[in-house]
Amino acid sequence: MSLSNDTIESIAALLHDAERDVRDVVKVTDAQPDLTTERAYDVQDALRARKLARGVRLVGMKMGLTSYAKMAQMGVDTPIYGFLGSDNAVDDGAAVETSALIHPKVEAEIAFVMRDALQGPDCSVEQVLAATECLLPAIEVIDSRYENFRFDLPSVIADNTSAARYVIGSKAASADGRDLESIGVVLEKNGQVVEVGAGAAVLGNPARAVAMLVDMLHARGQSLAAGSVVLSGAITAAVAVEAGDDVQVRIDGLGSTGLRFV
Ligand code: 0L1
Ligand code: MG
Repeated sequence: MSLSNDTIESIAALLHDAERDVRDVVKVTDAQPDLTTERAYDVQDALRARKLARGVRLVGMKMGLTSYAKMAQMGVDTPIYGFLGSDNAVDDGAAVETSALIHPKVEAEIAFVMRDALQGPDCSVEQVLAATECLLPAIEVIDSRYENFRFDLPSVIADNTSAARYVIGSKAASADGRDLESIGVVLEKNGQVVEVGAGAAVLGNPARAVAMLVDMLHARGQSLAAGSVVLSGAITAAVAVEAGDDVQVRIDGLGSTGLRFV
């Protein structure tokens, strides 16, 4: 049975307040087993509307579960998307208040900054690259609002795909002629290399994740706005962090970016 709009709003309120109050909750499908993937995106839209209503600006979008390894681990065959608000953005090298997060983890990603808007269906890698203003190294901080990161697909979509914070580098690099499949990525914590990877970990090419985002938005009557920052998905496994940690990401030809957890 399809959930009512009141129920969708009440799930959005629960997740909004859990994030605000830095409090974990059980996955929403425990109470609402009929929540479908489609209605979970309705919850995410309602969550976004709540944030915009309190003055948060929409900055961009993110893709999640983009590696075949993570999809297999979750038992799903499709990535998911979420939104990035101005409250998620952190300046390059700045401090993240750890007490404002529940159980943060970091992921190394490539950020696309879109010069042009993109509209599905059938968005191609070539269209994504042609519409890209620049590429930047990025760190996504994910922080599921669910106890012990325990969720299923509808629950994590409703929870805005665990989006919490992100930082992007400050030196823009062109996408022209860049080999995004074999581009090398290093994630360091406290000066030690903790994860390495290559762009191909993200659906074979991170630009493919952006194309998929455009098509997924199209399926819901939406499009990717010009000026959007897009986090294309984790190239490395997510690494748990705590106060006192310093995290850096270095990406071949794109430079580096970092965060400090205080
Ligand atoms: O950005 C991501 O790939 C995370 C998606 C949500 C799954 C998780 O929290 O691990
Ligand atoms: Mg991510």
